[in-house]
Amino acid sequence: MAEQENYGAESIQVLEGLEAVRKRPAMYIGDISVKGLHHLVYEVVDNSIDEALAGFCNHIEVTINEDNSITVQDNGRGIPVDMHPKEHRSALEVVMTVLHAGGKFNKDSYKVSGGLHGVGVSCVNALSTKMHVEVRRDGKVYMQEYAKGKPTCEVHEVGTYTDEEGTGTTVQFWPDDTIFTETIYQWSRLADRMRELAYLNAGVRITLTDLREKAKPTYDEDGKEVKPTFEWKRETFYSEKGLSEFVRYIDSTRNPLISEVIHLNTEKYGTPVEVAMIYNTDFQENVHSYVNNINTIEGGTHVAGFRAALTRVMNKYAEESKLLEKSKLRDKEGKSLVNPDDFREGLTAVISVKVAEPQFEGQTKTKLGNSEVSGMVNQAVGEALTNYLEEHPDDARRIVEKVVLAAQARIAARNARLNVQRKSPLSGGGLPGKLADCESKDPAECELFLVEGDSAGGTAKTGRDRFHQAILPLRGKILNVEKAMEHKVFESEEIKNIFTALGVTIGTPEDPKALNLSKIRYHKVIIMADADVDGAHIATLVMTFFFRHMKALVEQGHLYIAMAPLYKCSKGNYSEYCWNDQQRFDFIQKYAGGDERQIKTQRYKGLGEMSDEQLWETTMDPERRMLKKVTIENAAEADRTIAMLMGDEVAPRREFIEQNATYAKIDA
Ligand code: 0RA
Repeated sequence: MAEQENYGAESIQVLEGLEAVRKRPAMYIGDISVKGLHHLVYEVVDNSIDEALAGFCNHIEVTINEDNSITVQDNGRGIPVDMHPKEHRSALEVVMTVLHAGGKFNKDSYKVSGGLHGVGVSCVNALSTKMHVEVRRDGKVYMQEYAKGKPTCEVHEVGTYTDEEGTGTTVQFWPDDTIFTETIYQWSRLADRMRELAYLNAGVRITLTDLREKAKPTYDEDGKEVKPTFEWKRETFYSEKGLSEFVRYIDSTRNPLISEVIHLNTEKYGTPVEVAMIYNTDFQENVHSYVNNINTIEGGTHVAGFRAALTRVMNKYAEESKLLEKSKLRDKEGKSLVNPDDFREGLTAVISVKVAEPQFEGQTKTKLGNSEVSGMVNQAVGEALTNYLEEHPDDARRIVEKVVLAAQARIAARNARLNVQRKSPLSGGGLPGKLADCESKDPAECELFLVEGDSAGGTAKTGRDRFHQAILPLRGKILNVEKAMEHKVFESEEIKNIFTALGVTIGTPEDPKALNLSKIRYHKVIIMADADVDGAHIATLVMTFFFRHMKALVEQGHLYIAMAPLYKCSKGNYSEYCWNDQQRFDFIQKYAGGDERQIKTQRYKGLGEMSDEQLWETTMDPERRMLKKVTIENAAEADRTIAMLMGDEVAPRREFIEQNATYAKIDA
């Protein structure tokens, strides 16, 4: 009797748990838009990754089905189906319906992977109209189904499986469209994450298939059609060597400075530590860090340990090289003028640790707090780096030479940066002459338009809402910061103007290089460029600047792109603006019976062709305009894409633009 009462109480708790998830989904999965929708997949895949990390699974199949449901299948041991000792129900049912129950049956095993929110598959279940799970285990196939997280049947046998099929778990779910504002899965988002997971977990094969799309044929060197090997769009992600291949992938359009990737994969006091690093001939530092497969964008103790080891080992090499004397990089007391930042220019690295009980801190809970991890990474990296430099003296010399150049450039840059600071509005230096500021002083309601060209800038100044909207015209193409040394960046007139207009400064009491956004003057920074190839180039240059030098501004959601219309379609006196060919096509269908000749289409070649009124009503008026928010979904992928778009190699850039760009197709 007592037991029955217990069972009842537990069941009620379970239902309350699922209700809570449905009431406040954002609290559990971040948000209910595109991001949260994709998060559901990661949450389910994470369980299979855990099974792989435990050594029982090496293949995960992710399928986007025609009805936008998702299937995740693995070849692990299969989720246990026997009675759960405490819950008096099948362990499978507990995993699928109890919050935070996933993988915690016995305390010997610990769950290392886990989505950012680590909420488990039961959350996904609660947010799905339907979920279907099949377990292949002990020769039998077991099944259970759920609706909005509640079982609609008992766990029961539905058959047997062949040796070839083998053991494993298959989960299919249908995201609830009364919860999510967006229910269409995006191939590229899922592909980017699956690729990342494959690199982070060497040896695990992850296949992504999109049953909504047929595979496209490719062409061989003679232009002959090569039939795809699979009827549907499908890609397999697999990495044999893990992070060393990840680093190569990120840097694939950059030029390496050293011959090999420095790669270590070890365990320190039971904590797996893997690091790969390489130097390239560019000037950016690109360190991507992960804890339990989660991208720790705010860094933390693992990154601190990495940096400490890099500085310690490289300093020793620089000291021994005699290059500091030659390059006048010592002060009067003989102390080296090289500082830790100089060792990080042109460095691409990925750090991945798997921590049993991670403590996440920071604004976005993506900063590792466990203090013990710092020493583990420091030690592991110190050993590996020392060994590499001893075995590769030529590479060691090349790195030190680059460090010397970086130190010299930094000293020049410091002066340039001080100039920017001095002119900042805070120090009374005044705002840039070209800025047409807005009247409001409340940053939350202020917008800054960065406008391509003085002519469009003029139109925008007349057309704007001058209380809320400020205009800063940019002269043509701003500096490609991807290819410039830092002091060049801070010497650039346009870039100085952006800093001063925004009220953003560099340097806080704790960190002389940290970005200080506390006095930001506008919460929306809107890039407004022509809707053509040149405009896209300019927008990309500006985004590159923000990504590399004001990343926090992007991460905090302040950066936007204004979408200017491509066409104005009219029939008689009636007209509508169109932002793409579909809208134009729809207009022709609706108002001209599909006959293109009955219409007039005005094609906008640039912002400058619009009157101030037109620019206001199409592109600037908050009530009618279309803005795109710039976000960073996957930092490693963004890093690679920017390097490719801004780099020296033409072919990958052309391919990317051909696949992704949409411009006006007609010359009306
Ligand atoms: C055996 C034991 C445990 C979990 C699994 C297999 C398992 C779980 C999942 C989730 C997705 N695929 C899976 N494949 C296997 C429990 C481990 C423990 O006791 O913590």
